[in-house]
Amino acid sequence: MKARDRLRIAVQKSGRLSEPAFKLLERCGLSFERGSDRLFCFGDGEPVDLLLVRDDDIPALLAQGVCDLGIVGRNKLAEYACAVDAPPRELRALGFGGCRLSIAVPREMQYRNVRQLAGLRIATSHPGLLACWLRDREISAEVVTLGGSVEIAPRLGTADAICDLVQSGATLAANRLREVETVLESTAVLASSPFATDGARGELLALLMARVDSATHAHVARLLMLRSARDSLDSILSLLPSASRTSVLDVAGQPGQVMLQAWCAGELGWRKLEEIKRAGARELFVLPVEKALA
Ligand code: PRT
Ligand code: ZN
Repeated sequence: MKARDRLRIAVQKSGRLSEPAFKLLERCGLSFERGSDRLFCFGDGEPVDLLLVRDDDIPALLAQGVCDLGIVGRNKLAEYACAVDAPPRELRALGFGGCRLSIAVPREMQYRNVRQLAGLRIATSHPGLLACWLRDREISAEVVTLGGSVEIAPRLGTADAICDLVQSGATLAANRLREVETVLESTAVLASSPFATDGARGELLALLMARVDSATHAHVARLLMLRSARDSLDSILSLLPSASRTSVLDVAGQPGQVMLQAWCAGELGWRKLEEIKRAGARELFVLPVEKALA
């Protein structure tokens, strides 16, 4: 197999998204040998390799087609998209690395509405997103681009407000800042190169996407199995979480009886089970779903 028949995924080398990204890839059945330079990891089983890089470099690696897939914060992806014509595509939100890009002002400022940002200097490491957000609201403010330590800019006198990532809010509080506007809700995402991935890599990509969907959703899903009289089936089905996928099976030698198997993404607590039992179900089992292919 030629080297570029293999799929290449860009992952943050070290940082907030590294460990959850590796765990996700492991749940997708991928394992890697770490290369001696520790930047390139050769895939052991499947023809899928990893490139370990700074998160800031991932969008460009995708846009240039150097990597097919990347695990990166939506904030980095969206920031990059502000500057290019053919940005990478967000394929899936992955459910970790959640944070928001927010505007924060000094605590003592009497903030009432977005108009008050006009004329201020706002420090950020996401200048494209901030400029776009301000433009949409027709607010003229000065965007001050900083590489890091954005939160201390107001104290240093280099900015009047900031636009930075917030998770718990502890950093803002420690710097006597107050969150006033949300520019972007972010999460780690699986992104792809804007180029079509076809041939062997395309097939591999489709298989991997199904595994990613299973790995990101299977742990919240449950398989419910039960037996009931055929007559009770409608009332039992009406009690299942919406969007459950159900199959009804005949019970050999018992024409009035059926087995129901339901793949449920919602809550299946004791009360719900008791309700389903009162509707006529017997022999109820709730099983965790480890892997699923729809
Ligand atoms: O070395 P490399 O360039 O790869 O890493 P990095 O230092 O640029 O990135 P890293 O690992 O800090 O963050 C990677 C991604 O994690 C970000 O792009 C976001 O998508 C996501 N993420 C989630 C966060 C946070 N939560 C977060 N809290 N990124 C940064 N922060 C910082 C924020 O900048 C602020 O300084 O944490 C502070 C705020 O946190 P709270 O909890 O005090 O509000
Ligand atoms: Zn970075």
